[in-house]
Amino acid sequence: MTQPTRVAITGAAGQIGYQLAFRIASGQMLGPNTPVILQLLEIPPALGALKGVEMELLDCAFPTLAGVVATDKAEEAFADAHYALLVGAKPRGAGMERKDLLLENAKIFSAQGKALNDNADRQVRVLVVGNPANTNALIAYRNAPDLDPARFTAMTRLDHNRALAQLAAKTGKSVNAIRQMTLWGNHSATQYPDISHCTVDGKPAPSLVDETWVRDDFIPTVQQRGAAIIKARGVSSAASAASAAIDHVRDWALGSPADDWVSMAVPSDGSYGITEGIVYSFPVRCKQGRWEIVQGLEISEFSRTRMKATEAELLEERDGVRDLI
Ligand code: NAX
Repeated sequence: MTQPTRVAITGAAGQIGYQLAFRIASGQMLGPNTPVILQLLEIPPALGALKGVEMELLDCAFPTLAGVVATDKAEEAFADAHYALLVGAKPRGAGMERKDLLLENAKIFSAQGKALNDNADRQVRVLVVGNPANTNALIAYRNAPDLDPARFTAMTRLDHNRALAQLAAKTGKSVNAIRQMTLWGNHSATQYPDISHCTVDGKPAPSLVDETWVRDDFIPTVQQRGAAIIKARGVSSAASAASAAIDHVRDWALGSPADDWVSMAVPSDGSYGITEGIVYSFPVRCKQGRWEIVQGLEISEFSRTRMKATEAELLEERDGVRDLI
């Protein structure tokens, strides 16, 4: 019998957590032959709701669900975890400055980095979803000195998927026809969705759409999609965010398609001139459980300016949490 894989989810009673837990439990992340034990973390006021999530998970009778742990203790949630999806974060309250939000979350993610360091499996793979995701991932890995920083990533897959959807709609093709989309930088309004290397049905995407559309329509639409969803739904993206988290971890664990790449925010190794150490979204290929930044892409002046702008924002965020990294 295969040993179950331990998957920790923080903020598991929240909007995204409520989607994620069921999809993972049903085998959609690691496949139908991998039993999973879900280790769910919440803050004490949400433990009642978390109990309800646990009850519903059991009621699904998923063949791939080998157990559920529901707790408010990080050391329990991360014990021997093979995967940790860090979704729980402090939302921006009324009158709260972005700087305060950064600091409040920095405290959560430094504590969780330490708890992962002390309790998780040595090969744990961490995905940070809670915002500001890139900088939270930076804080987490800096507080986990015994773990390989390459085990810490942040989610820009939702932005990547949004970019695929926009390009598919514009060209009248299916998302399946598109290869080599890239999302550079921060999961924020400075992100840079880049179609320069994309093909659609094998044809270069830049030859199918005009530059004005890319600059004035495509890029801002993808950057502002989160705000547009909030405006339409009254609450932020949840199902699509959970779906992107599943895509991210599945591709990391099981491999990205051989003829394509995906976008993941990972600790920079200086590729493309991006400051080493910050958690920046790059095009990556995943194989045998490891990611690798795609090298050698030609970068235009237009792209360079946008890649630098989103890097500058991440450097500013890093400087705002200096004491915790
Ligand atoms: P919710 O407010 O619905 O859920 C968050 C949950 O986290 C709550 O149940 C809360 O009790 C819990 N929580 C708070 N602090 C915690 C802690 N220290 N330990 C454990 N649990 C804790 O938010 P939801 O809509 O699920 O969004 C979660 C996070 O994802 C937010 O930070 C949000 O901004 C971020 N997002 C990130 C995206 C990305 O692409 N990287 C996209 C979607 C989403 O906006």
